[in-house]
Amino acid sequence: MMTDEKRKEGVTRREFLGGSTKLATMAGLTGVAGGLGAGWALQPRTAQAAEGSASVAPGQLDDYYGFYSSGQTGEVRVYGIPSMRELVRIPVFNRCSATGWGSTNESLKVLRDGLTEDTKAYLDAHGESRKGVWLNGDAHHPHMSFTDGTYDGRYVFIQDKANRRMARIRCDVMKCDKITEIPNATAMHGMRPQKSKTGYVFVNGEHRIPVPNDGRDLDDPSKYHAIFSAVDGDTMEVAWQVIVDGNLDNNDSDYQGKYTFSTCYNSEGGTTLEEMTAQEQDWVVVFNIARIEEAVSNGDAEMMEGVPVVDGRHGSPYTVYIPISKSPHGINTAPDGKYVAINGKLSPTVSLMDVTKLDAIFEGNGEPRDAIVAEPELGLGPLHTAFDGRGNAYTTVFIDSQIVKWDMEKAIQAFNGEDVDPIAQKLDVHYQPGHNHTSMGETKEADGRWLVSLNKFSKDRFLNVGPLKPENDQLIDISGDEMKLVHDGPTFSEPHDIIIVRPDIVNPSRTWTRDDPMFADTVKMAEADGVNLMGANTVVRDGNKVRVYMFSIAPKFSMNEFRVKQGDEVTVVVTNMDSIEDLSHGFTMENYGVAMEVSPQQTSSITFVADRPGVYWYYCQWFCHALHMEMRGRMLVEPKEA
Ligand code: RUQ
Ligand code: CUA
Repeated sequence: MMTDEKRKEGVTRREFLGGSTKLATMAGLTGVAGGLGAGWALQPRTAQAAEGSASVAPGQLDDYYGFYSSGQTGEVRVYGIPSMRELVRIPVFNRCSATGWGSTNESLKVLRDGLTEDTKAYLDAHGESRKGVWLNGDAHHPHMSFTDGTYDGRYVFIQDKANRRMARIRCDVMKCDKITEIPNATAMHGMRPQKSKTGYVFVNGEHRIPVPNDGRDLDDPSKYHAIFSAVDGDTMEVAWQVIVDGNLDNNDSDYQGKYTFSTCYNSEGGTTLEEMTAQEQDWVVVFNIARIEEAVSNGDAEMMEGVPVVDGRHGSPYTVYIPISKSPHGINTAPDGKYVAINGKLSPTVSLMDVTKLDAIFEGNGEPRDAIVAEPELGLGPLHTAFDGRGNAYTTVFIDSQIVKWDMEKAIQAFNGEDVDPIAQKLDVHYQPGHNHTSMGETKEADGRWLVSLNKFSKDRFLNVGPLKPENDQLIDISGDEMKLVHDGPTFSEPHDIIIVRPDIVNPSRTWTRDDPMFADTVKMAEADGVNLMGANTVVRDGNKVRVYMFSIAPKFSMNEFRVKQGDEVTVVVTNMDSIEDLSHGFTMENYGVAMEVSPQQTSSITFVADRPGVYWYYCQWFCHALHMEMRGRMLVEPKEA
């Protein structure tokens, strides 16, 4: 939790606006920061209020961060749990009008650097407006980095199914700092970090394609492959890949650092829906990390696109295929470090795998199915399972629109022939749940307080907003013996998955620091121009390239105007010298499609061609001050001589 001291450093926007206008106008540019620093504190929720109550009163803070993916929107969203209030959005694979993600030089570097040369060439050849980057993504699975079996607050990782990428978000500033394109594979879907120590982040290439996908074997699906990738979470480089049988769907890892596992469907190797669902059995593929690492270091892997790739299809020493009926989907490791729930999707069952049985199976003692120790029948369409740390599992059943709470030990007893019913309760949710997630539930610190069910349909639960409806993310109190539905939360397309993390783990910075790597290149560029960004008020001309350096202190830019020639390539660099928390500025150049966020102590830059003559106002688009509307200046573009 935040300390009171830390809270006191903050200043509310209200106090700032109320108290500072006069100061700012009287004292000029430097008066603002000095004139503030009021005592202000938000009250944490009392333990009593928190117990089983979803209401978070005005001025109270939430008990958890929820990191939501956003599906085809391509971003990550941060919510407060249990209030379900949206706190911030972190653009990742999408373009963001507010922050300039996808337009600023700093974000373009993140979006572009980790792409393959092939993709860069494709993007460069297809459309100026894209600036050489993808504009869309499909982000399903946000997961935080781990240390010793619990979240460590360093990074949140997220995959992109649409353009085969993996991204990393720095939790200190809540910005994406790395994106890596995964070569050889396609359709990055399931993604999980190693729980012992991240370490690797494992990501499933779902769709099968020819490898390499260069026009060969176009219509010979027997030669298509799905590929599993291990990405190094620290360098964001692909460490190794494994060719598998079937389509990789979801994955999870053990707590011991030995195994990671993926559900697979389409054991048939088909290309149509009918072909892909013909057989009664598919499988989970278990990857033996040490054996794969050994093969890679022995040079037993084939290098493809610069990545060592091993063949992990049936019969290889690297994998074990455990038959699971039919088209299993979600796979979730329990906080006990022993059991893994494999959700049946087209089968009404969840298969419980015991990870302690895997060593023997890899050594050839016993059959793959020996690892399955329970298989309760829960309802139609089990998709994902969450845990409370008290031995209970909570499974979403899509077709029945329910959450099923069941007892893992009882399920094992029933599997062994005892006459016990593992099902404790079935709760209706509204409607068609996909993922669900419990507070800290994917760590060894699962605390069994809250469950969020991410429902794909909302139908009649909200005011009709036309043909495209929101999803409905429902909050369920699981602290007692019975699950209780306590809140409906509409969300826009389409959070697939969330993690719920205690705030003492996350603890982000309040402002940027000047040595942040995010804008280090821009600082270097300024230094080469002999410009100190703190206090910059300079235009540097270099042929037809013009670099405009200014700073902002509420409510002013340091530069009231600058002049360029039609056709110049203009780079505007703005440094926000305000150091007060929450005092973000922006820079928008009207009628040029240029906009960016500049938060306290941040430097942002953006480049465009000034090919329209005339007067163009730039203004601050982030409400910063009573004189925010006046925070602007002019770009004068001299027409080319005829
Ligand atoms: S998958 S609804 Cu994209 Cu996470 Cu299961
Ligand atoms: Cu600065 Cu609005």
